[in-house]
Amino acid sequence: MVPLLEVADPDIQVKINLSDRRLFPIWDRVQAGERLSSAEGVTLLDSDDLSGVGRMADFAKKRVTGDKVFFVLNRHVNPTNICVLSCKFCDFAKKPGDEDAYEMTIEEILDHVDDDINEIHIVGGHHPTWPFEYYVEMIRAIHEKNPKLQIKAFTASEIDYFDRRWKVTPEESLAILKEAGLQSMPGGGAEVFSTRVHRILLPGKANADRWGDIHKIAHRMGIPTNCTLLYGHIETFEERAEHLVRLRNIQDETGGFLAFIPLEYQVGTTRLRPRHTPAMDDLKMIATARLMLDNIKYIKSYWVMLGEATASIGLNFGANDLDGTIGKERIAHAALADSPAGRARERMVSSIRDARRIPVERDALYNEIKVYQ
Ligand code: V47
Repeated sequence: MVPLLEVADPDIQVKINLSDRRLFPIWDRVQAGERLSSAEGVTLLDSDDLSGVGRMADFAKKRVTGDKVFFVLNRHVNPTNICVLSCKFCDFAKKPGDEDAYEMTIEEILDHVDDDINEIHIVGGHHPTWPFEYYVEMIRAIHEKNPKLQIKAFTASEIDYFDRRWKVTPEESLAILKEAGLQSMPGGGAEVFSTRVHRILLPGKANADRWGDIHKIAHRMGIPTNCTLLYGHIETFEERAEHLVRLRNIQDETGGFLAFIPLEYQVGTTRLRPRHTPAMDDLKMIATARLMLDNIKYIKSYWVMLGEATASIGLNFGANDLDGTIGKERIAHAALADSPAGRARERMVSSIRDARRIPVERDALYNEIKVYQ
């Protein structure tokens, strides 16, 4: 078993007021550094005591990384939206021939490879005919264009698809992709591990066991990965808490997860729910993840899905990472003289300072690049 996170400052003493009596025993356990159960996770998600849950999570976070909050200058590239799957929550996937279906050439992908970013994040649809070799060529071309750029690419679901479609096992595909330049994997494709939800929303996609096995294989091969939970649709609090326990168990075995990202379901046109998750529940989700995942160092407050305001508050609810993503900045600030990366950096630093935290620019593997005191 991999040891729990090293506690940065075990002597931090905090007194907090809790209005929900159900939180008293949980707070005792958090202070003692004891592991929370799935049932306690449900209590946290269900509690009306938003500030109490947040203070506990902030305490847990401070013990791990103090007041530091991390961000990375990165760009997301989605090489195609054509996908053989039909996940009911996904607005992105299209079928061949659809008006808005697209496929990027290697040259188009290379246009996203700039010198001013540290990480490129690549995820796409499960394309019906692109051979596995195309993905390898993609990674190799990016790596050759900018060998210093860290490449985080392909979800476990895509790695599973290479096996199903092209009979390249995860061990084989990951070895080839690693040799071509892949350094880490994103956490997508996990959705919600519940068999019930899986059957309703994502039939035919890699299930919980397969997703976990692929991440364990990657970890054993020295490829760190992230993990996610897609929440705010048809899942229950119990299913969310069970999902977190499963991730924690994998981390106990391998220690290979860098970060956990709670992904708030974006209603879009899929409308599994009429409206998106209230900010109060987003914040409790972040806090619950911080308190349950005692062996995963970084919890992201993912501004792209939460919005910048909620994401910034999330940094007081146990999150210690704001991700990055300057793709949007390129559009929003196309007319401004400053570089998109410069603007993105300023914005990340401001959001973190707004939360009264210390901004730290990092690379894809969480090496510190600069601390903004
Ligand atoms: O796996 C799809 C999700 C994921 C919707 O590892 C949706 O650093 C919300 O995994 N509403 C891809 N989410 C994104 C992802 C990610 C993002 C940022 C950082 C990292 C990381 C990973 O997006 C998919 C799926 O779970 N998704 N549709 C939707 N309507």
